[in-house]
Amino acid sequence: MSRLLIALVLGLSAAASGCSVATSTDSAPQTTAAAPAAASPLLVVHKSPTCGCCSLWVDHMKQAGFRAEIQLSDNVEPVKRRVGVPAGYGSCHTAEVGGYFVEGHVPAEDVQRLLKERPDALGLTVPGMPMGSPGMEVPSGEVRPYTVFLVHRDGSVSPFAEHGPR
Ligand SMILES: [Cu+2]
Repeated sequence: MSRLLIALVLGLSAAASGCSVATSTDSAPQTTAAAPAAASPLLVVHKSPTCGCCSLWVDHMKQAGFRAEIQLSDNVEPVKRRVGVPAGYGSCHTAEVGGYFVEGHVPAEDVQRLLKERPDALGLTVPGMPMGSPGMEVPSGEVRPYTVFLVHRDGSVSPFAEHGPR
């Protein structure tokens, strides 16, 4: 009888382990959903464990007031397909916020404008990894001109914002 009890206790204590998802330490408790602090948008970021520029972009977004939850994966391609990143418009990481996707090194100001204007669209993307975009800064401070694209529901794209020297 006592052996059965021990097995039961061991089984219960083992149930709390095995989480591979890293989350930020500043997440607010669920019970404070109505508090002003919880109004900052939650960004769910899919990235590989080894992507450094992805982490720098997350830092950029946090500094702009976003909360971030990181989903680590060695293969983020299925996420890009699920949210609708068009072929040839992909980058390193894929984030989800407010029902939209944010692909690559999109500046926080553009994500804030997206969430304010709420266009009928799938998301924003900065294809590739342009030098000087948030998370891709270089010591010289050089910024190569780049375009943030709005991705429409049919998969077509249109320019949303331009950055860098003209
Ligand atoms: Cu990158």
